[in-house]
Amino acid sequence: MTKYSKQFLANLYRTMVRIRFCEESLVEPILKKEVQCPVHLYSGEEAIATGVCAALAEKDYIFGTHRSHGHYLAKGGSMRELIAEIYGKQTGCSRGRGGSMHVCDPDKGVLGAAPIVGGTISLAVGCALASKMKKEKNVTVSFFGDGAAGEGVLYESINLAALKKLPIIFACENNLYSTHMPIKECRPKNNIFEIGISYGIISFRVDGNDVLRVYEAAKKAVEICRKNQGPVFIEFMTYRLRGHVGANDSIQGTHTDIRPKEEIAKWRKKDPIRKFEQYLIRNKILAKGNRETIRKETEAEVNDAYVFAKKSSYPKKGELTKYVFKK
Ligand SMILES: Cc1ncc(C[n+]2csc(CCOP(=O)(O)OP(=O)(O)O)c2C)c(N)n1
Ligand SMILES: [Mg+2]
Repeated sequence: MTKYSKQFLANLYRTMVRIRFCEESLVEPILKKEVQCPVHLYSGEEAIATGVCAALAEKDYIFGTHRSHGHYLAKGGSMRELIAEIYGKQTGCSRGRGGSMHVCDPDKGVLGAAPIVGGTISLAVGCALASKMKKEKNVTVSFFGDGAAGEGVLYESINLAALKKLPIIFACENNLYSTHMPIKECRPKNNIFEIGISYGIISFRVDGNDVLRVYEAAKKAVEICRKNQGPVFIEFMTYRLRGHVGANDSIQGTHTDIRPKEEIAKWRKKDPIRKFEQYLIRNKILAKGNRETIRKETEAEVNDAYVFAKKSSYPKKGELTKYVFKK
């Protein structure tokens, strides 16, 4: 038995499958160099974006990183516009100017993503400060990686957020690596969530590959922020199933992925989608037929997104500076 409705659980499953299928669909285009911008795939980390965004309302805001397709889709961004953006097309979510690392959809609360490691954390704090000054009840989530925990801006941002009790969730996706640098080679202790504790804010660590645990943690954090008792710091433990960038460095020895094979194999067994499927089967929630339907529908959505992206045009040369901020 479970306390969640079948619909809610099916939606979590659908979101994770949408992210995974969308990410994996990019492998071939990347290898064929059809996609020209750097692409950082989120495969293996889907439970975090899915669980966190399920705890948010549409009016809430998120800020992402260089690895943000999952955040964008989970918060309601359009797959068509995502693929079009990655193809550099005018119909993309950033009008083809940004590529994979600059996804946004302000109408859905996806206020921006950027490849500067740690670069969006202070922007998210500014957003939360604005919400508080305007007395809105919106919560802002700042997604960042374990590597960003090595950037000074995180500490300045948490300090201001803690001082002003801002409604912001610092969501650290700890996939144990910063590019190819293992966390144990750049941090004396593997305890990122304790950064928050030192600023006196509620901080905890959860299994980022268990979508229901992620959801519960995020829900609790959102409640705290809505009651004006934020900020909250959550460290989600996870692992990426593909290489740092592109598609091709996921197999040890062939490219630059130097992660131990045994470590990759261990984490494959903890694949968040497989884990959740086992939960759904064990609790007799989603029959095989329903799961198949979700997968088929998602396949169709992915195919449709490519048709849309490929038939769209590139931005016009003469419009290069259109949308550039001018005073
Ligand atoms: C300020 C800055 N320094 C270095 C880089 C190069 N760089 C790109 S991604 C990355 C690793 C980021 O690691 P993490 O924050 O853990 O995110 P992950 O890639 O693991 O999701 C680095 C060092 C950068 N983009 N920006
Ligand atoms: Mg990392």
